[in-house]
Amino acid sequence: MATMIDVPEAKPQAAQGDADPAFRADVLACFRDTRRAIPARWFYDKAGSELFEQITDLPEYYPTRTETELLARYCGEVAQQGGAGRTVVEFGSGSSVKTPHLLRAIQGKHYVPIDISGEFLRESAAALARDFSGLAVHPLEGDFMRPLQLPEAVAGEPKLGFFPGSTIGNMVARTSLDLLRSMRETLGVGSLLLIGMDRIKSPDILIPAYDDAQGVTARFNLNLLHRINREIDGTIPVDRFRHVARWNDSYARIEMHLEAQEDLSFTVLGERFSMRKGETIHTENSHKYGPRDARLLLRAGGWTVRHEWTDPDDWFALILAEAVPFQTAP
Ligand code: SAH
Ligand code: AVI
Repeated sequence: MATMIDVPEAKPQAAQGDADPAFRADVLACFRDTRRAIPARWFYDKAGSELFEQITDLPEYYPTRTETELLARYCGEVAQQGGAGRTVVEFGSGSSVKTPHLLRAIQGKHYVPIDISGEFLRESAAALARDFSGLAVHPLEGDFMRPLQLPEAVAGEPKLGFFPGSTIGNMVARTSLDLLRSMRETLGVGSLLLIGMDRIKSPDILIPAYDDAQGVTARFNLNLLHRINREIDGTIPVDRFRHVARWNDSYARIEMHLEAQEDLSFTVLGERFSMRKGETIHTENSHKYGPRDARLLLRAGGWTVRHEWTDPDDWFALILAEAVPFQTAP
């Protein structure tokens, strides 16, 4: 069978003042509030996706390396545990570099990568389709937090959701539950989900992973301000901010912030905002999970854990769960 790829029409590059209305709304809400925070999904324009790829190669950033080793080793077992032949639906697929391990083991006919970073998604999907002849690739640009209509071609197919990278960690508990429930709806009862979740570990390992010596994570964080200036007519003095990564122990998460290094004033879409020296914009949470936390979260979201695999240091977990029919609780 020939390689197939559905190529949805590319959206033109956002010009100033022509950005996603949801991005505009989130940025304005952030600066109008005293507790300044912007959802982490806005990191991922083309430049942000490329910077994330550089992060995955950093010596300090253990999650990608560790999860990829787990996938290389255990995808055969995922196939044996019911995954074989299923359609893989990947949430936040990015460069899809980890996916070949899974696709080779599962041997399904269809692959649906979903990502908000449209241009990056289409390039990655096209590259993957070239490498897997016989696989129909259906890239779906969109926000996985909203209900998604999967392509007609996979409607009747048994499905395996794939949510690697510990991207679930970028959500607070309430949002991650909403997402797990909506994945259950999108994929259907009887579906499987293979999810990567980062474990709680020493801040001595976590902090450098989010504040690396080469400053790539700092550039990834600061790119959000460049994106605001580029896309929604901002005048933010980016060089007056500094990247900060902190471990918040009571929430078991790394937090990334952008801290004003002096009193500042700037405009976004013509509206003036100011920040005092030391004030921050909270740009990302990266929650880490103990084994029981992970199982509880998945169960609450409608997914029963079937199997889990971890590395020898127990730094990262790959978990296979199933959407079983709901039962009446005793
Ligand atoms: N799965 C890859 C990439 C992880 S980076 C890996 O494991 O390395 C997180 C990815 O999720 C990015 O590609 C980003 O564009 C995407 N993403 C983040 N929030 C999203 C959202 N709300 N909807 C769709 N994609 C999202
Ligand atoms: C995509 N996500 C799981 C990454 C993480 O580790 O939370 C994003 C990231 N932020 C800084 N470095 C990597």
